[in-house]
Amino acid sequence: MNRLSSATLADVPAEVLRPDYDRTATRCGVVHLGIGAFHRAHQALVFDDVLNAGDLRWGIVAASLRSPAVREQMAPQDGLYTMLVRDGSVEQARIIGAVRQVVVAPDAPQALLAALAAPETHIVTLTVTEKGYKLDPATGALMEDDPQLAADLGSLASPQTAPGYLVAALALRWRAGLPPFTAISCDNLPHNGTRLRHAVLELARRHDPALADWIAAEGAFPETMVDRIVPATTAEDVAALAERLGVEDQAMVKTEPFLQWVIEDKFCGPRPDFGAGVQLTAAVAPWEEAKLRLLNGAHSGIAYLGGLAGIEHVHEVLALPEARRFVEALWDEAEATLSPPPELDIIAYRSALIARFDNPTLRHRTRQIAMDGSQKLPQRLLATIAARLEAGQGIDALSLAVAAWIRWQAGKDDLGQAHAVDDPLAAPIAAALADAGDARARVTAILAFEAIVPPALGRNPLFAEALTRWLSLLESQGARNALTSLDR
Ligand code: CS2
Repeated sequence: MNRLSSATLADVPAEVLRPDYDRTATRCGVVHLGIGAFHRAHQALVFDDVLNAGDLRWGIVAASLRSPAVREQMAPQDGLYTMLVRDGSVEQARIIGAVRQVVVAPDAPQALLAALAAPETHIVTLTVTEKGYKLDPATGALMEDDPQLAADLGSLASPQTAPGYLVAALALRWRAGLPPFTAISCDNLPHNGTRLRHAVLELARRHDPALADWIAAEGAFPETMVDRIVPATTAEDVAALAERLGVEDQAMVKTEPFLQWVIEDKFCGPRPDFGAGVQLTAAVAPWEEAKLRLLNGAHSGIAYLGGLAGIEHVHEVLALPEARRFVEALWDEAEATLSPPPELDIIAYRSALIARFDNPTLRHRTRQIAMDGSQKLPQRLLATIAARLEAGQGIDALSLAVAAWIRWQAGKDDLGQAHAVDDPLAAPIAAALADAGDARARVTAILAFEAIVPPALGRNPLFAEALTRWLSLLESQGARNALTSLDR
């Protein structure tokens, strides 16, 4: 079967939406670092809307910082791919044309630097995951022992990390007398813009303090909150879409109808008129905190408890009444720690979240969400727990979620099925747990990881007590019984 491409676009059934602009006339005002499914279903769609509205400055050069897989998916398709929005029996397909070029950074570092340094580039977006910022989660300092960052601290001739690329490109712009670009972190981290700015300035300062001063004065790193559930595409998804399109699309993404992008209105250069899909605001933090503690906090709890119970997908976990009650209990606890923006109606938000998690056609795998727990838990669950303990409040549901994550590290679910623990700290965590004789010792070992657990929280006896109680129960009776006992 032919692949989707500019040449075969006309063969796609007319009911499928497609770019309503001349792709050859677009310029690339955006460079994106970390092109995965999330970018394709989120920021790229927003820029596609802008292009459809007639502002042709905002095509995207999208870079993969590691794997060449995405080039094999997208380059033969001229950057075209389908976004499939699934909800119940409705499945709407739209072909997105915003990605004009795909660069695999390790193969062509100079091509990526040239795109970042191009005069027409005004915005750089990033989805490099929590671990891509190379900042110690506990101290916020540059992770100097990280081999890739160490390489970038030595030389930026051929950068290895996202901050490295930004600094090298900003240096080129500075020397060429060009303004900097606006760098927009789109990862699920609190104060993501501030973190990115810090990583960039620290790295720049090591190379050239004057460059760092220029970036600090002229650059912009807005905070953002991004939200859209984008499960990994499966081979069955690709096959089913090929039936419908009549051409094969290996770069397709599947997602839900919901999309939210809140951006701090702090750009240092041109930006498009984003339209209705994007909220520009002065204060992103309250949005980000509510989303991380409610949506992502519940997601991680569902992933570990559901995963331990041997359940493959989020909506199947939510089909258990005890799991629904757990999610509501976790939200009751988390909600009390929030200062939500006035426009955010938490009751409506919570019920919309349940409906999103229930979407049976997304087939969002618990194991996808379970990855990188050491990088996710601090902002999703641990900060919430710290805030509640400080206020003298209970942490029953939140600590069950954390205990389930600890249990997940053993690499086996309640049915004895093995799973890989996909996490940058998997090896040291496994080593620490291997020496621990019982649940209490395992909790003590985990609480000593200062890169994950802030020291004051790690020393809190109430937290250690709650985790030990839940971990013992999870180990002896399994996740479903633990969920049920939360109920009583
Ligand atoms: C999920 C997120 O995989 C995960 O950790 O919790 O990717 C989640 O689907 C998005 O943040 C939703 O906006």
